[in-house]
Amino acid sequence: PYGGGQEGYRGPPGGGTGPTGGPYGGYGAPGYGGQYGHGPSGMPGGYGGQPYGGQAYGGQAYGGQAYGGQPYGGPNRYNAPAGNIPPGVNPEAYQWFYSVDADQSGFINSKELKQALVNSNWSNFNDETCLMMINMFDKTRSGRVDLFGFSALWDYIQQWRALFQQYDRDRSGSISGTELHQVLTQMGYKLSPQFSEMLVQRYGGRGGPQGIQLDRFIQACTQLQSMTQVFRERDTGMTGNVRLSYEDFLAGAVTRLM
Ligand SMILES: [Ca+2]
Repeated sequence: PYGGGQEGYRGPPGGGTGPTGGPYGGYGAPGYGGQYGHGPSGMPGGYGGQPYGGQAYGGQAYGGQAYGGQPYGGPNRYNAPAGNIPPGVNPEAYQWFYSVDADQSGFINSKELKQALVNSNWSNFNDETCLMMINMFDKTRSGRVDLFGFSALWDYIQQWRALFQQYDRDRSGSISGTELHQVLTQMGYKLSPQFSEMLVQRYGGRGGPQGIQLDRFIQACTQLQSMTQVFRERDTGMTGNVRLSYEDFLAGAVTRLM
């Protein structure tokens, strides 16, 4: 089921300096944001970064509509304190932070993030995806992110959004099973078209048979990356097959999905 287990190594798309990947792929995907979060342990740098050689994505498709991962309205620049933006913080994220931080606590929680993010059909992001992303970039396991965590989270969303728009070939505003298969193949995964169809069915939700919205796209791809990492850590020979105990299997699932 892992596809390509017997077909030998195929490098990640766009080259890069990532480690050799065996049958898995997925190296070109947006990364976990360096030191942030408690994502895959021991994941070396170079997994994420600029996918596909830093090429520009679809540009201003969708007529410049700032949908999909963009907060409503515009950043309230009057909320942002005057002064220098801290090093390492995305200036755009800096402006947004003070708009998204509705209660002005200095942190953004899952609920605030949900209110700020919309899909292409103007639905808010689902709870699971918001919680997942907060947890990824929450260094202190407090259920919220500070400005630095938000900046990294912001970049993460923008990378997925660019990928989403690039592979929404028919400009339907959602990713179909066929489109998802193209994304995953480009990311280096060797998975069948049927697997992508299954993912769309599983994650479809509101999108239904038409496809998945950006929130589910991020959720599906991130969990796929995460579970692939669980497998890869155990597949030391990069054969595409592992032997693992029942409890080891559960431990891998629990640590990644909860
Ligand atoms: Ca589409």
